[in-house]
Amino acid sequence: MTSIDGGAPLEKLPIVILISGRGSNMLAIAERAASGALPVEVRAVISDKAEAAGLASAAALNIPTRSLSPREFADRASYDQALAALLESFQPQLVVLAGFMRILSPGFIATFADRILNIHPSLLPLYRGLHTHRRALEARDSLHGCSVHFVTEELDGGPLVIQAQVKVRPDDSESSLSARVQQQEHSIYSQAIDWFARGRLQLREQRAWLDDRPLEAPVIHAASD
Ligand code: NHR
Ligand code: GAR
Repeated sequence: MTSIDGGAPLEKLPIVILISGRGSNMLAIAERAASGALPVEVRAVISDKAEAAGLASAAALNIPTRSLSPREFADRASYDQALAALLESFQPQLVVLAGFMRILSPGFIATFADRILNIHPSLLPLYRGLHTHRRALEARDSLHGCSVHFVTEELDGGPLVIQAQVKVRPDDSESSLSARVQQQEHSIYSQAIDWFARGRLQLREQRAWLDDRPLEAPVIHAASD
């Protein structure tokens, strides 16, 4: 690898991305990695659903893809064990959940302790779990958004890293609102992964640290319009 300033070239961090569906976050990350904008190497994209559209998009970028169906396993613990073994075969230093729709058991979390990130479509701690856009609309919130957090055993409860706010419009539907939130997801997820890859972001003592300081609150990208 060459470096423009003659300094040491930046090592690329090996990552594996887990998806269940469309994979727009996965694509945003993979495209930035391919262009050199993100210092990561996407070693594999893995889905729990063989029919996930994102698998074909990843394959088109020459990224190795795998699917592992829970139906082939007796229980969650044995599925998660097989998933962890599959991931480990790619030796990732970071596991990126990008629309991965299965809760991960404590054993899986322990295997990749401190190196799993998730993007969640709400301003956590609001609206953990599913159907976040619908719930924000039903509550008539004027502000919604998305959050990147480290994954711990507590569902959608791990330390927050960065959030983007999105203003809710009076005529918003679930789909119009989620489309605007997703645009922000692609940008803040890339930012968080970039920090992690450059060694600027860590999980220590159950908190997120950025540039050697514990984050008292997530970095916030304010709504623009
Ligand atoms: N696992 C752990 N341990 N901790 C987290 O914070 C996790 C996690 C796995 C996934 C993503 C999360 C989200 O961003 C995530 C965070 C799935 C469900 C869920 O209820 C909830 C939250 C998230 C992902 N899944 C159902 C299940 O029984 C299945 C739902 C379905 O298949 O449609 O696994 O929102
Ligand atoms: C994203 O909006 C992500 O925040 C959300 O699913 C979408 C996946 O889109 N994640 C969850 O709801 C996790 N439970 P994508 O497949 O196009 O990246």
